[in-house]
Amino acid sequence: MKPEIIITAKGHAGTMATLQSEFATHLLSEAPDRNAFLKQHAGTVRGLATFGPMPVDGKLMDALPKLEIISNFGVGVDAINLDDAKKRNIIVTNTPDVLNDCVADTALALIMNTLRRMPQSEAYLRAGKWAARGPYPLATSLGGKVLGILGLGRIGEAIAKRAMACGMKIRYHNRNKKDVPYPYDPDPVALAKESDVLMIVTPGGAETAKLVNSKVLDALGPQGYLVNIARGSVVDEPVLLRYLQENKIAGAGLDVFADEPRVPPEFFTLENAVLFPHVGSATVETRKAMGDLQIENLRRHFSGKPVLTRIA
Ligand code: 8YV
Repeated sequence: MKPEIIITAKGHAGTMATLQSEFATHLLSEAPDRNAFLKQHAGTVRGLATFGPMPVDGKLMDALPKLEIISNFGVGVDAINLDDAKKRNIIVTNTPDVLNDCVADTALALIMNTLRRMPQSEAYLRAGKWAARGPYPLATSLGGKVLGILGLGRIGEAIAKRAMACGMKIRYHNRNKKDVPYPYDPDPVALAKESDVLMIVTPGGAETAKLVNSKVLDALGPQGYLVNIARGSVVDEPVLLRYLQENKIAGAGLDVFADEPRVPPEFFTLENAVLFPHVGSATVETRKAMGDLQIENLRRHFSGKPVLTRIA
């Protein structure tokens, strides 16, 4: 008998195919009646394979009393209530490390595109403005600029390496000082004050909600850039929008938003922002590696072995 699991939403195609062949699966996102669906599977479902931002809270866990494991596709587990899982002795796993390089590549691309205004300059050419109006206005160099990393974990370290190769200097703020060769700042405002580019790499969730607020953006100042590859929830988004509209900061590069995939349309008209549709880890290779790890955790759990990447 294959173990029964619920898949919360459709994920990466290869991962879906393997999940469906190794487990008896039920797809929650396509259920016409969520309550009836949960009731129908309550007695038999032992695992959840989670994809995307759908909240996984105590209420959902209680609706599945046989639940033993929640295996998330992604390193960020802010959609899963870890305390609720702990109280119910449910294992939670994620997919760290396999996406570090890919997400760091995206972060570097956002720094470069935002400071050098590459997408805007390309749009200028495509609109026929080069011939009509002359050269595109000068942009800002990366070399010699200070990159402040808010949340220096494994992804942050991979970003630091790439940024240093472009001649940037690194500083950081974490809750705890780390044994790294970069200067430490005691809080986000102090870090922003010292930074030309402030890079958000913290986890999402209640602890970091709106950590980057007007005080931090004021400290970053009119010559400073914000880049976010973490979670939209970490930034006070309406305040950021206003600061960009009023040129109170120089620009922003954003891969994540507060209510994805809905992005406030006011962002679309900003000349000083570069916007990506949450593509941090979105390559064939990395998504496959994430899926393989998500599945391996389920496989190991259901064959009585310890999971590889338990977060709670
Ligand atoms: C993915 C991510 O977009 O790992 C994360 O936390 O944000 C991204 O890599 C996400 O996991 C896709 O569901």
